[in-house]
Amino acid sequence: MLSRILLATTLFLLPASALWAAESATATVKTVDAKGVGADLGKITFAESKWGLLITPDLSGLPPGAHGFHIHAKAQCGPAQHEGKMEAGFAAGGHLDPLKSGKHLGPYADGHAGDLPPLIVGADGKATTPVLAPRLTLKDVRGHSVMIHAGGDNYSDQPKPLGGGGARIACGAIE
Ligand SMILES: [Cu+2]
Ligand SMILES: [Zn+2]
Repeated sequence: MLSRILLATTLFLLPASALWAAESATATVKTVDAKGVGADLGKITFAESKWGLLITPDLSGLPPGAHGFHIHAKAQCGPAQHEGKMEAGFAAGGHLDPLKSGKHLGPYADGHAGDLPPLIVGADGKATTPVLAPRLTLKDVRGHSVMIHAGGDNYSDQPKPLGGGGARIACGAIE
């Protein structure tokens, strides 16, 4: 009885942050452009569920609509050379693709592991709707980055590569 009380007390006294840290990852998302990393737009939280990795944004200041949303290979968000000029977010590398599929097929097929469902931004510029990535775990995404593109995502490399979302507009390293 006494040990049970002690156990309950110990669990109660554990800081919530310690429990949270073990079970989730976060990314602080900032705007990106060809000059560098800009304003803080909020956070994205990653947590495992029995259906896959649940990705919960708490962002504001984004253009309304659906945006291409991916895990990129490197935990860096700065500009880098792409096709001969400095471009926003290119330090993040390409879509996370540990199995080297070489294909952008969206979250429910066998292409890039980093292909996520689109991020939905409301008319108020806020994104709070979670998305589910059934093929990913926390271990898969830690140490990489999450990227938001200007346009949507058609889960194909046609007619444009990588879902057609175009420019990288916001990014966060996943810790
Ligand atoms: Cu991307
Ligand atoms: Zn992809």
